[in-house]
Amino acid sequence: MDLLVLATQYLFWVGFVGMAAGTLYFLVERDSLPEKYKSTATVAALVTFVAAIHYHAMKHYVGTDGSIDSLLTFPTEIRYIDWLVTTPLLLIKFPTILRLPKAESGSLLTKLVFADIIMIVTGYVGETSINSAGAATSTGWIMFAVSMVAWLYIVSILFGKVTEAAQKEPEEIKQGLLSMRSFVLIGWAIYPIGYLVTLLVSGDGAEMAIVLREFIYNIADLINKVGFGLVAILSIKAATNAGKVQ
Ligand code: RET
Repeated sequence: MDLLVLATQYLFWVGFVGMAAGTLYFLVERDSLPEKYKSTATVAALVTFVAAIHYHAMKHYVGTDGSIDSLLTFPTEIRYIDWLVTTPLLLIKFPTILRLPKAESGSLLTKLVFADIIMIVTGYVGETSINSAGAATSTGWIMFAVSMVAWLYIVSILFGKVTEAAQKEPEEIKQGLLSMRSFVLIGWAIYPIGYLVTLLVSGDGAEMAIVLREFIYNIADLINKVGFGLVAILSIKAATNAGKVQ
C-alpha cells in the first residue's frame, strides 16, 4: 500500500516532466504544420504548459517522502484551477481543426465551454465536500450527478455535431477527430471513476481511496493532455504528407 503512496507522489514529478516535454514537442512541431493548423499546435502547447506549471506546484506540496499526509492535505484547488483552464482549451481544439463557418464554430465553442465549466466547478464543490468529511456527503453525490450530466452533454455534442462535420474532412484528419472524440468519452471517463472511489469508500480505507484518486487523476492527465495533443498533431501531419491539406 505504501508503494501506492510513493508511486502517486512520483507521478506528480512524472506529470511535470511529461507536460514540459509535451510543450516543447508541440512547439517544435508547430513549425512544420500548414498555416491553418498552427493554432491547433499552439493550443496543445498551452494546455501542457499550463499543466506543467500546476504540476510543478503540486509536486512541491506532495514531495517524494512516502508520506500519506502530504497527499491528503495537498491543495485540490491547484488541480481544479488547472482543469478549469486546460479542459476548455482541449475542447477548443475541435473547432480549430474543423472547417466550420464562423457562426457555427462560435456556437459550438460556447456550448462546449459552458458545459465544461459547469462540469469542473460542480466537481470541485463535490470533491472538496468529500475531503473535509472523509466520507460521502449528499453534496458529493449531487455535484457528481450534475458534473456527469455536463460531461455527457459534451460527449453528445462531439458524437453529434462534431462527428457530422468531421465527415467533410480529409480521411487522416477525420480519423484524428474521431479518436479525439474517443479521448473525451473514454479518457475523460477515468476522472469520474477516480472521484467515485472516494465517494464509495469510507471508514478505514478512506485515506487510501484519496491516494488512489490522485494516482488515477495523474495518469489520466498525461493521457488526455499529451496523448490528445499528439493525436491531433499527428493526424494533421499525415494529411499534410499525403498532400491533402496545405
Ligand atoms: C469530476 C467530478 C465527478 C464527475 C465528473 C468529473 C469530470 C472530470 C473531468 C476532468 C477532465 C480533466 C481533463 C484534464 C486534462 O487536461 C470533476 C471528476 C464527470 C472529465 C481532461
